[in-house]
Amino acid sequence: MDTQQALSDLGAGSDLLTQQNRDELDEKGYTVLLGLIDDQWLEALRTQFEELCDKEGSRAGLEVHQEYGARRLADLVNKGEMFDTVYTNPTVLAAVYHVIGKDLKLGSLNARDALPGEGLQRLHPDWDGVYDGRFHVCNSIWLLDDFTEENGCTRLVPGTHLVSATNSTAVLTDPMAPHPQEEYLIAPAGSVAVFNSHVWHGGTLNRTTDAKRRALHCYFMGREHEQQLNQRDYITHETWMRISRAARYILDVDLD
Ligand SMILES: O=C(O)CCC(=O)C(=O)O
Repeated sequence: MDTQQALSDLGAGSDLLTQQNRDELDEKGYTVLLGLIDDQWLEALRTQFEELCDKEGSRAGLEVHQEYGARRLADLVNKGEMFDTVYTNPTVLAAVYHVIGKDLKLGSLNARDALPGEGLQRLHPDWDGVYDGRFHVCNSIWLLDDFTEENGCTRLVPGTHLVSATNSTAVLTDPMAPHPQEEYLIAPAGSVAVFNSHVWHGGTLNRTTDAKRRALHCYFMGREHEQQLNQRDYITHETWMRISRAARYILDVDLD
């Protein structure tokens, strides 16, 4: 199995992307796929999100990262069948391949909900290295609730994946402050934003008193890099038996 074979087995052809998707990924660094999650699947993802938060309590998110002011979950690959079709979604994989353009794998599959009155993050890329003409990481945000200007949606600074010397936000005097070029990711629940995560991005403040803004982060990387969560350490027998060979390849838990 290799990346071409896995993408082909999963039906992730470049024809799934529109010219607009490709242009936006190239120029702005992100594109929004509307209506990717159907209503039944969305409900299953929301229900599982809540059940896992209740079940895991103060340990939720611990496998990767916990954050003050946000509910976080991690290792979703092993926490429900409804997540199998997240990291193997053909359209998302086609977009991720468009960005990374070489052998790829999952870095991690997590979730985040900025609580009312919280959630502001500094602008940051997911890749610290100097821009070397290639893109090594690509993230996708799966909206389980509508993202609005008020409820802590993600902000992105378009074009920052192309900053030539370094894509470090160290040039910013205050990475928490609004950026003059930032764009808010405002889209209905069920949408997925795929973004070249060399782009500067971050969560914004949930200014509501009660609105949820639950989202999954399905994060991919060049195959040579270390995963954010080592899937071989975490893969359960149940997951391994349930998923396809191509899915095992995407997780980098295949045996051949
Ligand atoms: O959930 C979001 O809006 C962005 C989250 C993010 O970039 C992070 O947690 O590093």
